[in-house]
Amino acid sequence: QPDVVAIGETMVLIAPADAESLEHAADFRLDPGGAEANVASHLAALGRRAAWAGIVGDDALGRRLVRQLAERGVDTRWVGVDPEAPTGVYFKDPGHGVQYFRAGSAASRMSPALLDELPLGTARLVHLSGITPALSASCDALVDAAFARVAAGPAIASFDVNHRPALWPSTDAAARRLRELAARADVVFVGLDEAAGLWGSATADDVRALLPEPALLVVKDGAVGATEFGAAGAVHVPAIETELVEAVGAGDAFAAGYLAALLDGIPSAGRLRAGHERAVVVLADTADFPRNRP
Ligand code: KDG
Repeated sequence: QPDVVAIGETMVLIAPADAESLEHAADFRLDPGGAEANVASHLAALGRRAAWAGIVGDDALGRRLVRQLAERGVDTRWVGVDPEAPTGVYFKDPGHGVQYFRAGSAASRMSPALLDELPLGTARLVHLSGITPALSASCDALVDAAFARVAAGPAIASFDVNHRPALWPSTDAAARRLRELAARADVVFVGLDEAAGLWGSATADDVRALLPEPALLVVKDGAVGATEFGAAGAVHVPAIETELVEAVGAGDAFAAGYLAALLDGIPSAGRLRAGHERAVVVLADTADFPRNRP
């Protein structure tokens, strides 16, 4: 049985093979892309038993991404197939952000029913993100139900705020809902710039003041470092200096490194360092999860 279950949408990510613009690149790669499956992939690469649960379309792209996740060692037994809607797609344009083709995707039709078969009672950790509630009303209900199920069992709930402005009707709506959901998690990850945009927080301490509920709150400040607020107080560990090719996905790598260490009982500074170490692997690559670099 998996120790970690990550739930959310995975799309096919189309990214220039080198750090060239979408407009001019000649060579592209197609890989799974989705915050929660990225976390599961990194956890599997770190030797943990991790499952990803979501829904894909009954199409080649869906089959492709499930196969690729399985090749990474992710347990895909609980992935559903919806024949009525397509697998979502997104493009990375290095230096210019991302472009989604995911409205009405199979994953946007996820609902609390997805949880019925999931081994949430035996998992040690369930990972969710703030992307899912923005996908549709049924996806929002899924996140609510997942938090309720986890709260009733032994697993801990981990939540990456992952504010994706393109998916929300307004910043106000995102700010309200993402704070509400984060307050229900045991472990929360949020970027300082993200918290500034959502809640006007200027410092990591401000974020903690706004979000006192989670037992562990990790505020990430990009190349500066990350601060954990928890039983040990505030613990800051500087980031590792590294080459930056393309940053999307690095937060997922950080979360996985941190969570793997947390499950091993490693104290605050060690788990923050494990997060930074894993993030470095992604910062130097255009993919969300680098090939050829387990
Ligand atoms: O964290 C990386 C994700 O943002 C990326 O994989 C795409 O899941 C994704 C999203 O919804 O933005």
